[in-house]
Amino acid sequence: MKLSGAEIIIKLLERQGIDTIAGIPGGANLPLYDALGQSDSIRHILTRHEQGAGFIAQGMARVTGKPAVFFATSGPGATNTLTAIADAKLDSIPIICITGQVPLSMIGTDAFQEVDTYGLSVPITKHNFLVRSAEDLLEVIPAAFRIASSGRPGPVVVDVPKDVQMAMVEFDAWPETGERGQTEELIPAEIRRAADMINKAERPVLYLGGGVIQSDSAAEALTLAEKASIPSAMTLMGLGVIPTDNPLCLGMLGMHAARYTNMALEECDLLVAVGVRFDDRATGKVPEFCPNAKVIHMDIDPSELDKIKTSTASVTGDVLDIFKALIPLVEGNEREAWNTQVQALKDDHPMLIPHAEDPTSAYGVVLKAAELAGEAAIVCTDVGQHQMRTAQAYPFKHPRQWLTSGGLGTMGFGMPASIGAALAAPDRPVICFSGDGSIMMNIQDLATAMEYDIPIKIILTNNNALGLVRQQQDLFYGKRYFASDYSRSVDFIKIADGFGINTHDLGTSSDPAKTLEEALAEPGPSLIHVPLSPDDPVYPMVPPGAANSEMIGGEKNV
Ligand SMILES: Cc1ncc(C[n+]2csc(CCOP(=O)(O)OP(=O)(O)O)c2C)c(N)n1
Ligand SMILES: [Mg+2]
Repeated sequence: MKLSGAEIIIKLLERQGIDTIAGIPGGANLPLYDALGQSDSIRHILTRHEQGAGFIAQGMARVTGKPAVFFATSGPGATNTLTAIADAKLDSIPIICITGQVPLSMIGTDAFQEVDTYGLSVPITKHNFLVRSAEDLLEVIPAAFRIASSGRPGPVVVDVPKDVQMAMVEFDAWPETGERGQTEELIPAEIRRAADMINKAERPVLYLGGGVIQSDSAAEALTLAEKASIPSAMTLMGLGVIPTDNPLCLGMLGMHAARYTNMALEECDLLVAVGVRFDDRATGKVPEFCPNAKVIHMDIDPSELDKIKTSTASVTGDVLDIFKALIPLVEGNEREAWNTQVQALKDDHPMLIPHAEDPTSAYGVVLKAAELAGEAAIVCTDVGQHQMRTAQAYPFKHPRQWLTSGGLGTMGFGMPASIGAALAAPDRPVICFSGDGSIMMNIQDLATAMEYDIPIKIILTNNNALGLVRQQQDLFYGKRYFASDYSRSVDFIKIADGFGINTHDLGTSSDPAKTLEEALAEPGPSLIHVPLSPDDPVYPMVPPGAANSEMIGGEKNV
């Protein structure tokens, strides 16, 4: 066979089963685009910004659990991808970014659109490559897939100089595709010790994170919780692992958790932490997190163990393998006293949902949309109050149903991620809860949703403010609102209309519930505008740096 570097890349992507690539062409990746144009099996989604392409790839990867690919040209194309890549790194999402680069001989000369993509991406990728010969692509592309998906998943950058894309290579056979590698064998003594600690515990709590979702072991997590009657809290990234309506579900822990969730953690005698990294938004002040508990930490990435909180015992391995080995060793136990105690916390310190019945209110629109969209819906958010309210109130039922920027907290994530989700799961409803600040960060890709007729339903809660920032100023900066209110408002209906998106305004509708229903049911992309007051904090809230026990607001009868 004799093919160009660019043709080799595209053929290898086809062999990996890639069917959709988002991106933008430019001088340095035009050979790659020329080859992509010849592909019968890969469709290209032309975005309006490379960050949008990165979040579309993330949306696909988060829904399928498989690596997704996006393209950018050199220089500004590459720098525009960085936020989406850093976001994937912090949330352990397998995406592969293939960038064009100036020709090898021009690297280091400040050539037109030259930037050191390799250097810039080192700290925000799991691995990165600068490909120096077209033959190397036969190794590098499968390696990129193997690395992105093996162990703890993460983003990989492959930077390909233009002359490498154009060079012709003669070769005999295609390499094996890059697949998720085997994880290390579990150490039986670690499993036995963990099981023994769970069996002896009187007041255990499961603390479940994104790692449970990444390892596709939500069913096993539920089995463990139910077998040993262990109340279970989830991180922002772990939502969906335990169905909200399960009596053992404690919802999300941490900064915007229900009071009872943080209180149950306060009272537990054993914290079973699985696929989590003890993020400060979950733990609050670490020394005061679960102060009376022994800790078992289980994770695929040994560098997470004892990083933030010293564990009493730890288990390294794929969380799915761990659950499978652990469950038979854990004794069935009703734990009546502990569950009665937790139920009393739930009764005395419930999650209060103000105006739950009003579909034009901040929480009410989340609940109404959930009711209308049904269990199969995929829910994306941007970053802010609307994100936290959705995390608190949405009745999640399944893993991979909830797509949010957890670690980096990137405004602008939601809308393009929802495009990716809808591309990966065309038969499922996809809702994106966004804010008036966040949507502006990638608003250009409304054009992409329109062009490809992608039926995302954007519920835009508009408080004419950077609400979550304003809330901190309200509570911790003497109500000195600076740079968090927009002094004039934008007409989002007109903007979305200009992009060719269906629009609806719950603020002016005479029957908002019906309007929402129609918007969710109509074909194509829609924007549903929901005007809100800026003076509406998300409670409860743990002040930044404080212990979770010091949460404020959201108390019953106050
Ligand atoms: C790219 C980026 N810049 C700044 C921030 C800091 N930040 C966090 S929440 C927020 C406000 C978001 O406003 P909006 O999208 O309107 O959501 P709301 O809180 O009003 O619901 C800001 C500025 C961020 N998370 N991401
Ligand atoms: Mg806002």
